[in-house]
Amino acid sequence: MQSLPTYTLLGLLLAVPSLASAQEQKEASFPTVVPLPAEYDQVKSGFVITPESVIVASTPEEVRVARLLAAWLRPYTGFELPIKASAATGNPIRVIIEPELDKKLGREGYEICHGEKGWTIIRAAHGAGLFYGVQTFRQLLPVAERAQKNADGNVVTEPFQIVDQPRFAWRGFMIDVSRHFIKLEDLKVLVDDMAALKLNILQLHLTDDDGWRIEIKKYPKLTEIGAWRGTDCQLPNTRPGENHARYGGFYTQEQLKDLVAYAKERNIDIVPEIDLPGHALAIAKAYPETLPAVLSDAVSTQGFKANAISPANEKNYEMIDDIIGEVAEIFPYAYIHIGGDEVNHKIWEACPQIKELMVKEKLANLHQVQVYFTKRLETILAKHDRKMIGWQEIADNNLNKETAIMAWIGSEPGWNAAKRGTPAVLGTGGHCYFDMPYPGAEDEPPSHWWAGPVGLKNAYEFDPLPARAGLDKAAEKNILGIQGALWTEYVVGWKSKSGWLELKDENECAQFKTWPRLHATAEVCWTPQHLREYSQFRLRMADQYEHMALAGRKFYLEPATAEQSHGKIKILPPYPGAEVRYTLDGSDPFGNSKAQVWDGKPLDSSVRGRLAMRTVMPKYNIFSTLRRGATIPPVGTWEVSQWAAGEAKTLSFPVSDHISEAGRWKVSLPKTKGSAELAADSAELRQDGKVLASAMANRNNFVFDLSTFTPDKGALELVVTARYTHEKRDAIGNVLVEMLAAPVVLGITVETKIASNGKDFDAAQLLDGDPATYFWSSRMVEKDETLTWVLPEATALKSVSLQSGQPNSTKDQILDAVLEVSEDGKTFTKVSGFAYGAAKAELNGKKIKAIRVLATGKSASWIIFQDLVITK
Ligand code: TNX
Repeated sequence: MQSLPTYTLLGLLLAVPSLASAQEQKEASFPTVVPLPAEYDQVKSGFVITPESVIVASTPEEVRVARLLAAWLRPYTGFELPIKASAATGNPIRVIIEPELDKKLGREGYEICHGEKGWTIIRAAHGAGLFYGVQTFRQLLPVAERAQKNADGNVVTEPFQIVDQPRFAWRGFMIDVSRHFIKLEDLKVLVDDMAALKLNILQLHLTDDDGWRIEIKKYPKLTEIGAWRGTDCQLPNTRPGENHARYGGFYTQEQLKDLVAYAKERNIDIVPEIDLPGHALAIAKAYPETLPAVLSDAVSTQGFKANAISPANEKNYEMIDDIIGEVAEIFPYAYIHIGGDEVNHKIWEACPQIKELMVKEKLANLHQVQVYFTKRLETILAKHDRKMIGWQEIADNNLNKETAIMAWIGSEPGWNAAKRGTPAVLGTGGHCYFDMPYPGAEDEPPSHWWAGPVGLKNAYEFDPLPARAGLDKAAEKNILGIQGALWTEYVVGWKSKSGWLELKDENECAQFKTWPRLHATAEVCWTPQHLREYSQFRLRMADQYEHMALAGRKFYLEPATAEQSHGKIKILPPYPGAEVRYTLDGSDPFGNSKAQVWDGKPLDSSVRGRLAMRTVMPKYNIFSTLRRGATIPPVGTWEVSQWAAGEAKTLSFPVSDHISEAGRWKVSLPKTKGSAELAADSAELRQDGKVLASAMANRNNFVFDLSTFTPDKGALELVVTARYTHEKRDAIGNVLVEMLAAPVVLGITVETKIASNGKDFDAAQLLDGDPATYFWSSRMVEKDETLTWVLPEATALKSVSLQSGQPNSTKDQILDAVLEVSEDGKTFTKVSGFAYGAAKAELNGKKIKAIRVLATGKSASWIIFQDLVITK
């Protein structure tokens, strides 16, 4: 028997003993495979591959998978393994399909186990499962295998036997190739990377306002005109700040068929999306006759006029029939995605034919007009033998039971559909939208914001079937699966100011935003919920980072975090063995001679405000994003089981260890479990029993101004008065303190005539530096109304951005408005429009006296404004 090399994860743990607790070492008895297999057993020895090993396969399907295995092993091991129908000696690897395993393993399950006399057995009931068995086998190999052969020159895997199959049938990823074009060869690399994580659906968002990307032979102008935007084109530059003469591209039908075949070999089906009837500017430019005969002036969520085709034009249905016919020829998968999202129905409002249609078909409102349109598309798809899937907006009781919907703003539309018996896929924005920023953005690629930052943890800790969803077993079956998404409005080549990251083109930017969030989503898709634990996932990710670095992928490396407690700060690297570089003067550790490598020793808590860290993979010169400061563990918890109805209680917590310096401090009381939030009234900070500061609650948040506070003048105590009003006494929660960032400019005031929805939502909430509080109007905002931030004096600013709308949702955003700046406080110039409720502009050091939002139309809802973000 060959000697065992130390297997990868233990190797890492042992290399940095100060970082690896005994607990972590014990828990290392899992394979470093992503997604984590459903069942695994640690065994005495790993699988051994020698230069003489033979891959044994007989049926064509076995041989096909065997070839993939041989090709993958070649660069890693340097071994050229032959594929034969049998083998007598050596350490053969048998890849075998045994149809009778279907009951046990299903279509995509597999087993990996030891056979007699050094045989490795990878088996499944079907080709798909066999392919996944081989994928897992690859991951059981040590990373950078070449460097890790044992004394005999053999390669030995981690010692696990595995029986595995997926949790969900639909394990998807969507990439938007309309807003920015991704080359076909880059899509193939994406397919390879997805297959390694056992994802099996790639949705291509092929059409949108910004470009039509699929050749349609009967309607050549769709690509001749619709695939190109810019000053030399009929389709204008669509993204803010663009000045292309001609930008775009499309895939020919031959190319797409080639991609379909390539993906199929890797157990991935491609779902084409033709987004209708909205998001259709590219169609409208190519074939203007598809638009309503009379157009209103309304704009879409992204600020486009005239981008929804007419549901009252019979010719449009003929055209769609032809298009779907060609699409179905290319994409054999059962589903075709017809979009259906974000149609601004107002675009249809003024059209007499649409009004006629409403009378004729007895359609009560414009939503029903869209339902009518969707039903017509259902018939067209059925004619081409395809099932329909569309965004949550198409949901309606009148659709066929087979039509599936895809939830995106939250999970609820998916859960509700599932309860009605409609199949649903969850692509919940706050967990699955990789066009959102990673947390703590600083000198990072531009991104959307509306669903808030989506960190690796948010992506991982997505529980698609929580108890609160209220799904019974039958309804759960209707949740087909989960899908990550990358919308590409902001997916462009980008270079950081400091040089820590360079993304050469759209594809590199797409990779950076996708990885490793899609690793997390893949595990949500595959691994049973009870086996999923973020801390363990992070340990397994160490190998994945190394794989990605070796393969030359761009990806986001998690920064370290730091935690302050008992007067000390501990740095927590994202995975064992990760190198963390830091400075204590707030300067960026990237390319900084003052940066130190953390040696595992605690730092003094006085450095908290100046601590700046980056994780580094020195071998590859890869850096994480920058993380500043240290978090503070909860100062305490609350629970209400003993509270009488409506009773007010006073809770007190020692906080000397937590509040350690002068500044603005925030206290919050988030619930972690149960029916309702605590209703906080007021709070005080006492030093040696004397009141130092007091605050009234704003929806359970308190802000204390401790600008003149001296920490060591006596013990600090936080005293909170709160009530609990819900009947169910089941809630528990944390008491958190955190330091708020100092305002960039002091003394800003806000002026507006827009009535706020009470004190908790007044203009002062725009100035408190607290992202949890905001301004909320108590009525629609009228055309020409303004909300103005006035600076005490004209100040040179680098940039300004403003997000409107409810946090993590697209509700209550302002769309028909502009952001303006003024140098003298009187004359204003436009610097940005709003997309998804957000406005952003570079000011390049211009001296600014005032910044305002000017409504250019009446809003459709009450409006929320979050804090204005300015940089100097
Ligand atoms: C919403 S998700 C959209 C897309 C945007 C995306 C940005 C969906 C069905 N529609 O058009 O690109 O948000 O996050």
